[in-house]
Amino acid sequence: MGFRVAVVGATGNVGREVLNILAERDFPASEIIAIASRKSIGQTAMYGDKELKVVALDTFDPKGVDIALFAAGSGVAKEYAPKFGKAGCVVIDNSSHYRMDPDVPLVVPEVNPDALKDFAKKNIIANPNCSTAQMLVALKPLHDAATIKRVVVSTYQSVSGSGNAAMDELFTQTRAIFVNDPIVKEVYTKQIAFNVIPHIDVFMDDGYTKEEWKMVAETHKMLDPNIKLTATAVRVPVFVGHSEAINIEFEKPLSEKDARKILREAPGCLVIDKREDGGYITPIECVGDFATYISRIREDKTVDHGLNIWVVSDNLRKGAALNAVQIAESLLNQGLLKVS
Ligand code: 11C
Repeated sequence: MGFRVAVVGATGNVGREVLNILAERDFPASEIIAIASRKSIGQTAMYGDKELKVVALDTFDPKGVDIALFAAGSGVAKEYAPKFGKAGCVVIDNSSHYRMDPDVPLVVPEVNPDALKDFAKKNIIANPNCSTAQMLVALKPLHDAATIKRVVVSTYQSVSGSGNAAMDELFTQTRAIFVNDPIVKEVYTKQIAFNVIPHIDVFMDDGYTKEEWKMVAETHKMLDPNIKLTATAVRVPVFVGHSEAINIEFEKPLSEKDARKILREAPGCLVIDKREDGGYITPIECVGDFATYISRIREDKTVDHGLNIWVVSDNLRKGAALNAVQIAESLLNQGLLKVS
């Protein structure tokens, strides 16, 4: 007994992590189907030590599939998620396409698992943007304790957030600098090797980028619409792992000591904060992990009730694949999905 599970976009960065995590967490699946676009046919995808043949999305019949984890971008989600949903399959979509749809729950299981009860309106559940997911895992327990008024966040986002081609671009540019080859820019507008770029996703009319807007809008949908949040999203030459420097202002007092205790006990959080050389986490140390790491917890003495924290997580895991699998697990744990 188990669920028939489809992974759409199985050959991409996130799709591969979804398969890894389903296997690592022993998700109760009777069958796993690896699905991708026609150009990936002939490829295989690993699920634990099993090699799965990739099948084509455009001819796949979703009838009888219980859960589909989509990791294939907005265009694919727009066209295929409703078809899967109408066939009775619950879609957990990693793209931004459905996140703001009022009939689609947007969920981080540590933050708003109760929102999942409304999934049946469209049979679609949205996974948030990676930089929002890890931020909210850290903010939720602090908000419950002292009510967050305002957040100022700066991100340091790895190139894997832009996909395989961006990882190749960082590698190729880094090599080119050492061997004196010309720098080729295809994914990013500026050189990413040995540089930082204050631009993620498209520019909006007010001068913010869509990545920055997502952090605001998704926080309002999942945590609290009253939180004032402003973001600066920056791409850095790191392969995997997003980091965030977060300044938080609260309504009520919250001591540094209490904040540390709350974060230590909060689901999904792991505090590494030794206040000594190397006593904090960096992205390279979080790769392949499930946790959202928190370091550099300290009082912001410029406001009445303020805190600064440093938050790091594997963006392909908590920011994408892990959160999607946790949503599926939460559906089962809440009894919202039963084997058909
Ligand atoms: C990045 N956060 O690091 C983006 C990737 O809305 O799901 C994920 C984009 C999204 O570039």
